[in-house]
Amino acid sequence: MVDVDRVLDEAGLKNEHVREYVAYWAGVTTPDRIEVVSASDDARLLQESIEAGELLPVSGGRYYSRSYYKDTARSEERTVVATSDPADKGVYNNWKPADETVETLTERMRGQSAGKTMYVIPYLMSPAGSPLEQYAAGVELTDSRPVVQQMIRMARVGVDYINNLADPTSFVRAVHVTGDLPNLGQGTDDDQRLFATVADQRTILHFGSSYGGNALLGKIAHGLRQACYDGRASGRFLAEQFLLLGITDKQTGKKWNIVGGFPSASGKTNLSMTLAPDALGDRYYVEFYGDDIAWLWVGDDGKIYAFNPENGVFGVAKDTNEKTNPTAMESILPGTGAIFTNVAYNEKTQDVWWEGKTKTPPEDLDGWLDWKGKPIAERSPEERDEPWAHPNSRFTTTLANVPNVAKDFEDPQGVPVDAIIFGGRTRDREPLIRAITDLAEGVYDGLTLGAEATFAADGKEGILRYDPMSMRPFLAYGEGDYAAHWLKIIGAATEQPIFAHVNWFQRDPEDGHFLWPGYRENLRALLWLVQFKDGEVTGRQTPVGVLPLEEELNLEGLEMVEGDLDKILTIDKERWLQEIGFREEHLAQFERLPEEIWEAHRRVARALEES
Ligand code: OXD
Ligand code: MN
Repeated sequence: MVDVDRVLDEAGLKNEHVREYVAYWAGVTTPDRIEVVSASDDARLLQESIEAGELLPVSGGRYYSRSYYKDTARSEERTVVATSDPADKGVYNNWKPADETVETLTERMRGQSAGKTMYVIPYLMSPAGSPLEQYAAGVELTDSRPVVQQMIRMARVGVDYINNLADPTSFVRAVHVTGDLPNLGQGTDDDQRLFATVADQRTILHFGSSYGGNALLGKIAHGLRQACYDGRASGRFLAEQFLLLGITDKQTGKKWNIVGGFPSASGKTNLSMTLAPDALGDRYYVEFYGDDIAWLWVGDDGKIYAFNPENGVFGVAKDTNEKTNPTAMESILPGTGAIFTNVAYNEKTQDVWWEGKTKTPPEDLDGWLDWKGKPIAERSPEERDEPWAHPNSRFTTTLANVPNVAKDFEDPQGVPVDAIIFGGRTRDREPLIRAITDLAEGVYDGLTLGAEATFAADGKEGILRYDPMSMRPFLAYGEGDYAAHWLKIIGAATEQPIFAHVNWFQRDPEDGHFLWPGYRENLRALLWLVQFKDGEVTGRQTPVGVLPLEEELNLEGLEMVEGDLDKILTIDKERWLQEIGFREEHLAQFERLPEEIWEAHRRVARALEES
């Protein structure tokens, strides 16, 4: 038995409630050793991992990790939210009763860390000193050293974050046990994995993975799911899967901050780290705050404020390159301490590669291993077309490594929010941008956000896979109550942010080319939005919001195909009426959906019919 008290004393961990919690779970999972970690332990832990073969060196002081081949992504089917109130059940949150969930997980975890070290990671999911700090502290227990290194990059880590809590009980208990990965029946009827946020106990119990979103409990389980629950239980804030960026007009000194929700594969990370297009670079400066999570609340001055609770970026590597995301590329250069997971690795040159990093893979195959560790040069003809990197391979780097990170990214007061945008990947119907000035219509737009699914085989072309506010996998309670909480929080602001829906992905129906160039050019649409909010342009009212007039968009230095702009600034009435029908079915699933949202839906539907 480990002498838990001695270990915690030596680490200076004084919070009695944390000590009890560590001792309790050590009794369940029975590790051989316990170690309390701080960010300052990073270099030593990396060295230990290299020596143990858990990490491989990447040139320039960077690192490579490979996860078990059946453990490469978040598992939404195995993820649940548990509480003791059945009214918390929603359409998407996989609600379960708290007691039986805790019991099941305790039994699965019993004895499972034997022979291993249990790392105690005290962390904070907010800049220190923020008004929401009481919801941000947590202690992750994990039996995986690479999880510690990832957490050190993704959160603020150290005992001071939990020793001096105003309420010493106000930390999230986050237990991660890897389990015997080759024997968990992943994807079968006997799948042993279970990832639970026991939200009303502020306890997270994840068993059966050591990969990213399943194992870095500060990020998704705490930063989104638990915080989603806490935001409503306290009545104080919203926790959303949103990017956060700032745009400064260098001529006038004016600055706007924008948060935005995008379903996966809709370009959220790229937009969050965007730079101004070259032609506008002299005038506008874009700053990065966060690529994945924002917490929003009403400040004392009546404005909506936001911060990014994370300390790092856990970004999808695929298709990240100098064109799509130059700032991300710079944030993982030699000297950044970045960790790459499940990309291709060259054991001779210590280089990494993923699909889309360069147009074609390295020509010289010498030393290259695919994400499973198999030499590329030894691939059989059938294997030749398989990707080198896993499609969900990742890079992990700290916010401070992003070259355009905002000067005030660690300001605990956050930044005032001027606009809330939603954007999916939609090949038709959704214009480039439509501004929404009404709160209920904005929330309605967020609830009906989605990305295109391929239901073509069922004759259901054009149906979206709805992903309300891009929170579908992270909602902690029912969607109707969630909508009401949104109306309450944003409605309490005396200075309302503007809403907008954006779409960078419309295609020409004839030849399929993208009608808008995307990437850095997207800033042009956002500039129109903030000008519209400030009353500098008027746009054109349509049934689904205000669209820019062609001449209002700053297109300086941009070549577009004749006629394309026209198409992305038009409303396709027939397709929209069809969409209204789909939305009706989607919203009808939600219990207690506020009447304001139904009214917004009917208003938009009527305006379309009358247009
Ligand atoms: C996610 C992530 O899975 O951000 O959404 O990693
Ligand atoms: Mn995410």
